[in-house]
Amino acid sequence: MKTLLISDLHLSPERPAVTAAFSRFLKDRASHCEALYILGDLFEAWIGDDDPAELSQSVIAELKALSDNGVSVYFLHGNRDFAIGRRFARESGCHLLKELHLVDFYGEKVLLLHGDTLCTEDVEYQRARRLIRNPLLLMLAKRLPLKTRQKIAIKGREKSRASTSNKSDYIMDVSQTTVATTLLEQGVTTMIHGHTHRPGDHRFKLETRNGTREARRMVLGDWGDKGWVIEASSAGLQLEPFPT
Ligand SMILES: [Mn+2]
Repeated sequence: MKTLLISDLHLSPERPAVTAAFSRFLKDRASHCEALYILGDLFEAWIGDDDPAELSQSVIAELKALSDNGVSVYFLHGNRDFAIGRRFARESGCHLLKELHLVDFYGEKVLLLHGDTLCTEDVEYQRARRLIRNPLLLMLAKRLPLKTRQKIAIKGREKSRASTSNKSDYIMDVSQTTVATTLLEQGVTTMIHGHTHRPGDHRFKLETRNGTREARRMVLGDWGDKGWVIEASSAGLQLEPFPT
């Protein structure tokens, strides 16, 4: 048996080739697996589960077909699609996960997360994240008319582009201290995340109370000309790119 993990597809109407690659991935690959984990930023933006946009609706239908076929589909929020809610889950057949999710992959304990909470050097982003994820604010935002939410989403994307283009690589990547603290708090030595668009398989030493242990941080890549997937099986965890 196999489980697949993906993240950061950033699906949007402007990049139909990525959407097509995702459809093929679901049919040709995910359908033969036990489970699929989507670790956030599946969509470039999500303005609400009531959005009738063609892209959202077709992805919901494809995920539903997959889960109806017996594949368990799990979704963990990214910073782009954190507004995905219960209606999406119901219609797509996805199980929504909390922002830190511990899972047992064929005997190996792994922590799953989107990855933005590890980028603690980016103080400005962490502040904005706390504000935007405020439950009260989110509830109020969900009540705004669809048109208003569409406008806010466009503005937000422009702002994010302008802000990230000014930040150094160091600030935009994970903080190794936060990585270590998170692993220790969760009592595991392996984590998988996305978000940074820096795919990689990092091995390092983790100082625990009972001595030094081997740790591993696997990073999924964003989808474009290439897609990225991690395959979990009894043979272990494997990160691989594939042409889209
Ligand atoms: Mn992200």
